[in-house]
Amino acid sequence: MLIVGDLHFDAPAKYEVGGSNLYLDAVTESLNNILQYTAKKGELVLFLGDYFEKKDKIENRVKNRLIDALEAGLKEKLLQYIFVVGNHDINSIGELTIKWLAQYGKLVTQLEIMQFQEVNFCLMPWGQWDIPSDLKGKYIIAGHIPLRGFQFGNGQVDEQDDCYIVEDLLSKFEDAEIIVGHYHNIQQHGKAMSIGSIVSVDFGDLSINKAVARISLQEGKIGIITIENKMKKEIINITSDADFEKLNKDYLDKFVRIDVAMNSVNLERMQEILQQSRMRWVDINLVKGKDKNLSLEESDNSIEGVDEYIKSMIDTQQNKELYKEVISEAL
Ligand SMILES: [Mn+2]
Repeated sequence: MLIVGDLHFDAPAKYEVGGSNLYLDAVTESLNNILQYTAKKGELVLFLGDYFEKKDKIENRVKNRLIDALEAGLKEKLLQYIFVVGNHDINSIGELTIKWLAQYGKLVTQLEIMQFQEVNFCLMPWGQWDIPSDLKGKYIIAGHIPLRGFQFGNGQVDEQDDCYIVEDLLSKFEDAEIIVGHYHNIQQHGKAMSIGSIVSVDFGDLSINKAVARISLQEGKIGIITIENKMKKEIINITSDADFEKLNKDYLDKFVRIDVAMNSVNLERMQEILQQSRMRWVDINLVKGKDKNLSLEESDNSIEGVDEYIKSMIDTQQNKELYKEVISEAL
């Protein structure tokens, strides 16, 4: 059995370039590779939830990417699918948005105890936390479960009230291992593991390592398979002209997004960089630093108006027709 974490299919406007969407292409390629090359013929594939990033009004072109990938797996590899519901699969008025996935496999909307080839599973969709108290034997608990102490992609540790404490969850089973979706970085705390999303959902993912898991149904052991992250993130600090020259050379003709740390921005230097840039497409993202709640007013006064300033700089770019928007958000 192959276990696949959060997909978060989406086509964010900031990745729309030249008629295609860089993010949608990356997540599609990643899922296709998993189902075509990592999955074995006839294998059962367990998805841990969060199929789409948007909870409401998912574009058809986004839905179709997932459908095409699933259909190819059904047709060419005879795969079988189990879809556990994640928090993104329930819309703002509490409706399940992925009912239609039931035509491609088994949809798990309630907590279910199942057995596959002698391995016991407790499958837990989002919000379905009511575990039977009398479970004996070895179980694999898999699903979309908030776990205290696990980190979100932005580094924030999950400590919300609805979080399960791993020890409490394990105490309801005689012997269990936990594998969950929901968190975008692969991480392990004791006997609980998060498998992570299949690509970096945004450049805010702390880890560039991506993975899926395989459970050996004979032994009930969980093995991790590293997969290529199709949304690549590289952090390059520009502190000298040599750094910039290298960036310009290595990234010539590539799509590049620059994250500007708003507390250290030097407008004159940025102007120089933008004017000399030979990269094909530049997306300037203002990063407010680690403190997400830092307002523009609270940050350094010298960067007041930096948003307008960058917009005016981009107007001088040779490829400004490809430039979409200035995004002002904390990662
Ligand atoms: Mn989630």
